[in-house]
Amino acid sequence: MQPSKIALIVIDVQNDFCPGGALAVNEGDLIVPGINALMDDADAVILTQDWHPAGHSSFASSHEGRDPFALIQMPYGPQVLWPEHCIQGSAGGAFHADLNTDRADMVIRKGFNPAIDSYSAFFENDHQTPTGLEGYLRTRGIKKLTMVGLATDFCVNFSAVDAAKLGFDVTVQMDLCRAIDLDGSLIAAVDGMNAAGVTLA
Ligand code: VGL
Ligand code: ZN
Repeated sequence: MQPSKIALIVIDVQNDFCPGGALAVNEGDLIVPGINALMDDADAVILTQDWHPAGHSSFASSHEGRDPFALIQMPYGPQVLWPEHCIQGSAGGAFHADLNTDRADMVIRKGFNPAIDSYSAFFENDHQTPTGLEGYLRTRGIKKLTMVGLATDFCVNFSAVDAAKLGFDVTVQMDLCRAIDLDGSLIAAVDGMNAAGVTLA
């Protein structure tokens, strides 16, 4: 039997989530060298890229009188409102300059639907609309996933929980992730990932 193939999924290591960016995650840049090193051990490397059109519905600026980090109800459920970030084609939406993007087999973009945010690499925030990543991984025969990146409590968390629900064997390498930590969101994310059967390493 062949050992099962492992994919490294690198979530949203983009300038806007690094210090100086529009939605900066503390120490977001510090994880880049460790992520590059992990690529050597992976059978497949997949990068995700948060990729919003201007005026995206997840931006506070798209909702009159709302401030960033407020929570609102959208037709698909609760949604945190964010500062404008990762706009398609912007410098903030580009990958961190030191990330080894050459090693990526595939880049999957998400959050391009103006009306729905997409934290997860697998489904938009309606938890129904697929991004196509599941099919990509399955057709390549990949069953094990290692996830790293930004932010632990949002896009890494949603991606890891969805992957576990889909039946993948998921490990989140916590030292190569950094969190936004909004109102206890990091603890809630850790609890949620544990409950979904994700291994936190
Ligand atoms: C993310 C908030 C908004 C993330 C993306 O990558 O965790 N967080 N968009
Ligand atoms: Zn976003």
